[in-house]
Amino acid sequence: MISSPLMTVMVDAVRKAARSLKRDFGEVENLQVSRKGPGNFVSAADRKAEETLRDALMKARPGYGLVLEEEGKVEGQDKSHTWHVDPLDGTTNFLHGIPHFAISVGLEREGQIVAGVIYDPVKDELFVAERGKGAYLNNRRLRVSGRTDMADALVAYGSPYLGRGDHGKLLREVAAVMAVTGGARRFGSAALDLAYVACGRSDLYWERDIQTWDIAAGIILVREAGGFVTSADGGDQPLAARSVACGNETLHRELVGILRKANA
Ligand code: 2AM
Ligand code: CA
Repeated sequence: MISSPLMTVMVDAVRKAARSLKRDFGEVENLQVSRKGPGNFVSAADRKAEETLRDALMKARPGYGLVLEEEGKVEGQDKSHTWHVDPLDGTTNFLHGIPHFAISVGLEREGQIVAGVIYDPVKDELFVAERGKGAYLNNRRLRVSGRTDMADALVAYGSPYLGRGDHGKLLREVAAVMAVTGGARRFGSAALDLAYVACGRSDLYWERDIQTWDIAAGIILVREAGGFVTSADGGDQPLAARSVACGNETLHRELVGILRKANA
């Protein structure tokens, strides 16, 4: 584990928000059959978790700015630090009672992500990373997978919501990837997709039309686990590009090449 005052702040905030989120997830199942479905209930759960995170982070680091999925931007006096907060990543899974979602908190300092925490409350898996200090799942040090043969690789991807992004482009990319890899998965939580690459469960992951709160924490996790993270086009600014591709050095390079060819 990483013991630093910053990590304590982040982990405490995330665990606190997770308590209500997990409780609310238990209720979702009971609401599936109602005519309106659990939509409003889930929005309320999402907002409640975000408020808990915002209050805890603002209390511990009063000057830092925040970028929150629900509330948007909160300017701070300290212009060099910004939290990127997703209180419920994998909303569609949560809404359908599928136990695969997470809270994600990343800290940006002077344009670089320096710390990240992703917590899956259902599986009680806490992923943490801090620049120069490594990446961990609970107490285990993480390393990206060592596979180098694309034919063995498990590749995760994400797709934009209905009416957003370029679905045709994604389908071309998925077809190209499926033609040469061991398996493709669409898990539904960008934060956990990154965390799973960091711990070697998935070999690769890419997604377009994504926001900073989806990927900020995961970027530092993968990098501290020895992986490579770029935009889906291979650029070195995934946060600014709003897209991501990651994996070990060899497979990552190959993936970016496959995506480029699929779009040529
Ligand atoms: P969410 O569950 O917080 O909405 C699914 O592909 C993943 O991408 C999820 O992590 C989802 O986050 C995110 N996602 C998909 N489309 C998105 C969009 N248009 N804006 C932000 N996040 C998006
Ligand atoms: Ca999200």
